[in-house]
Amino acid sequence: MKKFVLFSLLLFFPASFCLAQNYYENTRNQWLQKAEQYKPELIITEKRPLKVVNIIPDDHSFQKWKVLNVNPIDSLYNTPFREKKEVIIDFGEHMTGNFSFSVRSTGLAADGPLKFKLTFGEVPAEVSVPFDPYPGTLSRGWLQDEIVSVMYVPETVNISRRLSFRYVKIELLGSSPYYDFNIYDIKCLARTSAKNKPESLPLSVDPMIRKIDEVSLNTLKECMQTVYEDGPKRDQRLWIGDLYLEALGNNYSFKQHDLTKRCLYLLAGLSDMNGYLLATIIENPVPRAQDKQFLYEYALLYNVSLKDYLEATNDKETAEDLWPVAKRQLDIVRTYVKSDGLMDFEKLNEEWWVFFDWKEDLYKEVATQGIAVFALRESYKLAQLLGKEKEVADIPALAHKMTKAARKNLYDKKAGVFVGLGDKQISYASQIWMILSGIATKAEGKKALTALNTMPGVCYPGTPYMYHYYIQSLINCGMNNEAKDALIKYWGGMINKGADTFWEAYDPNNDFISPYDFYPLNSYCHAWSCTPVYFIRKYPEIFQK
Ligand code: RAM
Repeated sequence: MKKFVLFSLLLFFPASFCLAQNYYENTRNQWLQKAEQYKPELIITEKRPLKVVNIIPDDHSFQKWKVLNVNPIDSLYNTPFREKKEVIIDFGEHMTGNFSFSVRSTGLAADGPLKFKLTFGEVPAEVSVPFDPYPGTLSRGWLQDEIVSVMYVPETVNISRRLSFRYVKIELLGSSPYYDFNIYDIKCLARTSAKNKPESLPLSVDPMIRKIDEVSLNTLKECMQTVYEDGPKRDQRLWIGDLYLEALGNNYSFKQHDLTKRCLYLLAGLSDMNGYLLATIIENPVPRAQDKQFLYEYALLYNVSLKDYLEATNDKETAEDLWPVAKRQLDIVRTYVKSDGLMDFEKLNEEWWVFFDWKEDLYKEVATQGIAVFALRESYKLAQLLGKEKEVADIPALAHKMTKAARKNLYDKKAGVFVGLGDKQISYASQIWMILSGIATKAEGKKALTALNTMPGVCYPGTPYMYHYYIQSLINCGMNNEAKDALIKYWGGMINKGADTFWEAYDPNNDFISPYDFYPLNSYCHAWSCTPVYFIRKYPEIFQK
């Protein structure tokens, strides 16, 4: 899965994009000001570790590391550390914030500095597996290991970078033979902008569903900072695809719509000069979009997020403000659709990042057509809500033409599945996007999704991101029991492996998958896997019965 790196380096920038104009010249600054105005306050909570643990190799545990409870945390505070040299502590829950600890001599004068290495982990493997030589394809700097020197004792050490973790390993690298010391007062000032308290599910609900709901809420809460982050460990930034799903979850839980509003304004204000959205915003030290990062589906999903936001809030002012952005994204489809109604997948795939999932072998032609139609339809609904249909009067006919073209060219009626022209691969992604777009009828969708279970060589989802759309497709096809079972199996599978927040990548059969060639680099609290909270609360008749 090296594509991410490749894409980041090549940075999408086809010659046709080079327009001299600044598309939203007059409004960009106002949008950015509004984004600033709706920046949420962070709620800080002091958290303390619960236990000293031991993490040992174990073939039957997640990523082959097992956590054993050893002692209550006080045992560490009372023991001289010089001989001990190393300890792993467990805060008992995932947190995002600033870490500190104190040291004091056990009696004798401290005549020399101490040096420590601290390693922070969301999962046990991160504090157990050596990081070097580093094989990963993203910056080594994301990994949460820090070396600190304490020049004078007593001292309180504050780690300046914000961290995301549950476990901390403290190793002593240097000390004086002439005195011993204690480590004590370990804490984390945890932060989130999630301040509302969603109602708990009734006790009558299946315990696994309740647990999945709780872990989803935790995941979303941790990702809700001053933007919707993708993952609070990595890469701590706003991506449109993640925002789309986080906002869905938020609408059914925390209901902090101003955060969605801020993110929508930020993306608009920092869009490219040509008016197309850039897929991701790096918030600090000042908000910047990642240059030339044009991601096809994410640009289109912005429109859907704006429509959802309007429906959730009735905030017409914002939707009207940002309507020009949504309108402009429709040009992506207009530019790449061919006269026969099919998207020019080859060309698009050369000029944009066509993502859909972290799945190297996924062939994306069918999904590309599907999401285009989905976005056209959702954008038209947005236009209707705003009374702006006339401005996009071509869209219904275009969606219709593209639907017909897909049904004619991409449906294998005999096999009952959708496949591409350029490759006959049968994938979840293809069936899913034909269903969500309404290109497949309900009956066809049901047949296709059922066929996935028995056909050989199917390309299955690599992440909870794609799995979200799978659950939605099952629901759209009326396969409610299957949707419930799939949700329990997939997200419950993570819980059975110890998840207290849901992960960026999850393959039930492979604990070591990583889009970045190094599984400790994966984000183990990731925005796009929070959506069970949306399903469980939006469809109580399916998930809460
Ligand atoms: C990953 C991010 C994010 C996703 C992009 C496409 O690196 O973590 O979740 O939206 O890829």
